[in-house]
Amino acid sequence: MVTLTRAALSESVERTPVWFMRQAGRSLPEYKKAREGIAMLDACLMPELTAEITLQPVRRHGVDAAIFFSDIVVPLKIAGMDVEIQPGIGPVFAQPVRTREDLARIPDLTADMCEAIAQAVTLTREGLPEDTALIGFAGAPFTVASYLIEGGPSKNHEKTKAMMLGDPELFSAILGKLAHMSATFIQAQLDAGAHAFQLFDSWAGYLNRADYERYVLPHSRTVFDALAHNNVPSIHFGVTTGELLGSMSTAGSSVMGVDFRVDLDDASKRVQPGQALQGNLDPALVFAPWDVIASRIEDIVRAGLRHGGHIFNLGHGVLPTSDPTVLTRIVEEVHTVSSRLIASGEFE
Ligand code: 1CP
Repeated sequence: MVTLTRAALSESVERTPVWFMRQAGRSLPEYKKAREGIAMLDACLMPELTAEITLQPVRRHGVDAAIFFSDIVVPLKIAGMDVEIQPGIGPVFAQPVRTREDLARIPDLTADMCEAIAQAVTLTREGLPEDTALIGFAGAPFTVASYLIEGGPSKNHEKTKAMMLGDPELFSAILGKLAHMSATFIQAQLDAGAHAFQLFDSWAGYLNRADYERYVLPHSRTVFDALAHNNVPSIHFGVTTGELLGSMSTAGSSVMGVDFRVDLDDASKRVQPGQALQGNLDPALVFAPWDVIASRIEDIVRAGLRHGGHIFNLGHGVLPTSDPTVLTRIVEEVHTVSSRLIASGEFE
């Protein structure tokens, strides 16, 4: 088993594994060059290019995992929905989904539609160093639904919430359909060789706990249940989810992602027994003086070792203007500090 997989299953490791959400993409000059003149969603369906972009941060930073280069709207795109990713904005749907008729227009996603995805995963595995994991992913039903219902990125998710509370039956039917799509999309990545997967519920933190548990959690649970037979580690992540961590941790993942607002020692008390943690350096700290970053790294590595299973990551995605050389230095520091602390025997 690769180091990241062992940490995700709370087994013993020689160092804390580290990767960064959004490590493939805008912070790297080699990414900008590879993507020149190619639309985002086209790049996700060109297997050689997808594999190259997925591998770029592994080569540059020496991270313990590659995150598959794709997007949460790719399953809808390959199923036939009219969606594009507009530069500087994000995913935009030609026709938002707001009625039962709209819902009926969402096509089913089948394994054979995921051929370009499977090819890209196979190519990525071929180029991956020995002890490096490939993490597949999909968007969680709620986060994907928010783009579908709003029609694009949204500040307050008002149409999504209005439907959730005003027509819970329709809302549930949409999330049920998306749960099936996310599971199919991840299954294709696992079948082609991904070692683990992450379910991104980035916008779950916009909900209060009661609404999250009633309207959203059951659909996320459906995704983890559908994939449980693969026996691979799974990670569940959302932003501003401090209040939801306890609820989200019951959805069925082996690892709970923690955003940068929550102390890892507090997160440790909120998740399920035996569940590993992932996180949680503030992405803005990448811009701070090095001694500040190094001291935060040690705090986080120590809290992770106190907890048991821990994967080091940022508390959300890499900011586009981050200096990539600082990210590389963070990876080295996590490895050095964690190896020293683990070898000291202090945390056994
Ligand atoms: O032209 C470009 O370069 C577009 C920028 C971009 C990139 C590089 C988008 C548009 N998506 C991606 C890739 C991507 N998206 C990855 C793989 C790369 C990696 O992580 O290294 C992943 C895992 C995602 C997942 C994703 N897409 C999420 C969940 C993760 C998160 O950051 O919370 C979300 C919310 C999206 C939607 C999306 N896609 C793109 C943008 C700019 C957005 C956010 C829009 C918004 O603010 O609502």
